[in-house]
Amino acid sequence: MNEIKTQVERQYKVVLLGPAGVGKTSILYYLCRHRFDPQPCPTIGAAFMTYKKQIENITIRLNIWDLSGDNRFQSIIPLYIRDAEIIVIVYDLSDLHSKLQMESEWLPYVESRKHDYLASAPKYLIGNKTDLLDDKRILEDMSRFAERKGYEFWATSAKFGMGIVESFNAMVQNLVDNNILPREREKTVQIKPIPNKKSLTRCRC
Ligand SMILES: Nc1nc2c(ncn2[C@@H]2O[C@H](COP(=O)(O)OP(=O)(O)OP(=O)(O)O)[C@@H](O)[C@H]2O)c(=O)[nH]1
Ligand SMILES: [Mg+2]
Repeated sequence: MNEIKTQVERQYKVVLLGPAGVGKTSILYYLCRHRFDPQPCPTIGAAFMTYKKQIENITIRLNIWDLSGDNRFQSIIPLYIRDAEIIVIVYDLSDLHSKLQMESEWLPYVESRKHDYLASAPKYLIGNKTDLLDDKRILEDMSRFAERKGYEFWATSAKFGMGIVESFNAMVQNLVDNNILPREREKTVQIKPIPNKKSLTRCRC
């Protein structure tokens, strides 16, 4: 007898963080549009895209917030990461300065947000621009470093579309395999339609 499986959709909030210019927007653009823009505009505040993947009867929808790495927008970051269910820190593998910023600013920042839900959120560290990296041996070191910090490491190139779909699919697979359910969001207020004139005029007492 054929088993009927009900379709389930689960939505998760993902945030992409990291220094300016490391390729956060490019990664997201490649993931959702399968294209690389060599001259994207720097993100103003935050941008948003959705990535959807079906695994058996479960549709996972990742609502991904791409936050600017520019210091001018630092004050809005807590608002976005407060209830994030997946954290992704991106840095540029070919730029030592961005690696130092990732290690000394972004990782400690996420760690410091103890009162948020973040402690239990799956965390990923993406080293982008592998195409500009000559010595690929550092990838193993980075993987070990990330593991020690409680992150899963992925190396990507938004320019050549390497590791991007794979890393986000791995995030989705992890949610399904470990049965990580979306967090209950704050209840939304239900706005009821205004009753029509007739019912307004009729006295019910
Ligand atoms: N070679 C190479 N260049 C890349 C790659 N990803 C992004 N870039 C380039 O890096 C620059 C910055 O990319 P963005 O995606 O705007 O970086 P961002 O992290 O979103 O920057 P902010 O929005 O300012 O925080 C652009 O010129 C991109 O074309 C990559 O994988 N390889
Ligand atoms: Mg950007």
